[in-house]
Order: sequence, then C-alpha cells, then structure tokens
Amino acid sequence: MSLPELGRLEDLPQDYRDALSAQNLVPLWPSLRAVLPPGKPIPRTRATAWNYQTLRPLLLKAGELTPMEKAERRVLVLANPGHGLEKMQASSTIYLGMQLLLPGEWAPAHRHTPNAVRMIVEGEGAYTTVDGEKCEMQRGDLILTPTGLWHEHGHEGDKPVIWLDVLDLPMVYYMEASYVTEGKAQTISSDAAGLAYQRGGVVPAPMFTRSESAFPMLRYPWVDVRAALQTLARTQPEIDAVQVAYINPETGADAQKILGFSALMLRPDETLQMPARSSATVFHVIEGGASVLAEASSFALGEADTCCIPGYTGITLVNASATEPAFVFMADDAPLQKKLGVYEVRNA
Ligand code: 1HN
Repeated sequence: MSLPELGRLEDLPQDYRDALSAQNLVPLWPSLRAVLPPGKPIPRTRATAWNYQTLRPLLLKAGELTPMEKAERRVLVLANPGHGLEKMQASSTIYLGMQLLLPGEWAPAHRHTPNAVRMIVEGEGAYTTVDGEKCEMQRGDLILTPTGLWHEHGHEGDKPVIWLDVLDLPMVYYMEASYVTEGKAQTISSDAAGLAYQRGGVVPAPMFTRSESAFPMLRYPWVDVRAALQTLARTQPEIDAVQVAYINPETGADAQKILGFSALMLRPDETLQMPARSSATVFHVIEGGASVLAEASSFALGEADTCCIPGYTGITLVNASATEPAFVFMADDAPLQKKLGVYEVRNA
C-alpha cells in the first residue's frame, strides 16, 4: 500500500519559506514521510561486524602510542558507519568500545550518568572497583558499572587485559543528560557484598531485611553463567533457545534500566531463528564461532568478534561446529523500548 505523495519544500514560494525560517518555523509535510516511514523504520544503524584479530594489534599499538595519562580510558570505539564514525554509536542507543589496560596501569576513578557494562575478553589480573567493590576480571565475566557509581580499573597481572565496554551513552547523550564527575581512588570495602548473590535461588536477607540497592549484584562470573547454560541445554533439550538473561537478583528485572544483556549457547550444529524485534542487537562471541545472518548481511564470527544488527530485522544464528557449542553474549535496548511502550516482536 503506497501513501500519497506530499508537498515538497521546493513547492513553496521562497519568500514564504524565508518568512517561516525567520520565525523558527518549519512545515511538517515535506518531512513527514521521513520521520514516519510506512510499515517499519529506516534505520541509520547498519549491520556491522568488528573482527577481534584485526582490531587487537591496533589496540595494542594504542598502548604504545598513548600513555594512560593521555587517555584516561584507552579505548577503540566500535563505531557504526551508518551513524558516522565520529558519533561513536554502534546503534542509536548502544556504545561499544574495546578497552586496553596494560600491567601496572590504573584508570582513575570517576562516575557518570551513562550506564556501562564490561565483558572481559582477554587477560588475567585486572580488576575494576565499582562503588568500593573490587571485581576481578576474568574472561567472559560481565561487570556492571551502573549510573552514578564510582569506578576505576587496575591491573596486577603481567599481560595486557582487554575488555568490551557496552554503554547506553548515545541514549543518555541524546537526552542531554551525559556528564562525568572525577574522583579520588575508592576505598575498597572489606567484603564484596555482591558475592552473596552469586548462587541462584537465595538472596541475602539479614534479620528478614532485603537489600534496597538498585544494583545489588555487580559481577556475573562467566563460570556460573556458562554452567547455567549447560544445565539448561542438558535438562531441557527441547527448548527453543538456550539463553539466560542477566537480571537484578532482588527484583528479577533486567540488570540495567536502558540496555539488556543475555548469554546464549548455540548447541553443536544448531541453527536458531530469532524473530525481528524492534531493538537493535549486539552479538559478541565468548567461545566458539557463530554465523550471524540478517537480511543481506552475513558475518562469520569467531571468538571475541562482535557485530551489531539493526532492529526490525530477523536474525539467524548458526553454529557451524558439529562437535562444540558456541557461547554468545548479547546486548540490546529492549528494556528501554519496553519501558517506553515501543518494543515489538514480529513473528515471520
Ligand atoms: C567510561 O567511563 C569507561 O570507565 C569506558 O572504563 C568507556 C566511554 C564513554 C564514556 C565513559 C570506563 C567509556 C566511558
């Protein structure tokens, strides 16, 4: 069904257009179809993949070229060309970056309004301290750095550590609500309170009182998430998708308010069809390999590779290995879209 063509700006007399501009007025009809395209949005976000083995030497080179004092956070941003590289957006709402910390380095404490998570990609011995809680960083761990909480990174190991940062920065920046506060090094609390949440089914309840912290759990160790996926695959072989969501263990809600995070296990030889959803989706391979097919795009992702697929796109994931599972970390902006009432799933 095609919509009637609307009047163009050029159809209007120049003196009228000038009179409108002089009053900061704009006619809607020449732009109406652009802001309300029929049937589905026209995304700026392009299906884009970033290969880890290609970016890794460039990131290590940044370690030689730019000392920490000159970077504060030594990051190469995974920028979506559809938005323009300088916008530093993987999608309309999602920022992705690969961050490098070298042995002995320290990334100073600050806190800001955008929410961050880190997915640890490589290396041992680094830690991030969030709100006084020292969180060690191991391959595949997810560590939250929610809005407003102090955070800093240190490294006591002897090899480079690299992690993937996922932030809702484009969204918070768009809201003109993005800013940072610099701080002093944090005092590390003697006990990491969040550790008590790392067993499913129970939460701390001293004298029957439950935590009112908005972010009671900050570190989601990969060993536990991986074990949960394997248990799910073993006990429910008929399940559509072997997938777990990262949640707030006190409320059961998404771990953060704007972006959502989950982990997926693709069983050997598995092909998984994901329906088109309104939210853009980021895939990052933790272990194994996965092909991501989305309309005209297809990416064969290996370990530590990352891609972003725009919303309203059906996605097929394929584990080409007949013997090994693949483990994939996913991020999307579904929590935000659900809160705003614009989230959709379109079953084919
Ligand atoms: C940030 O605070 C970190 O703390 C990393 O490691 C990347 C990108 C934009 C804004 C703040 C970090 C960031 C960031």
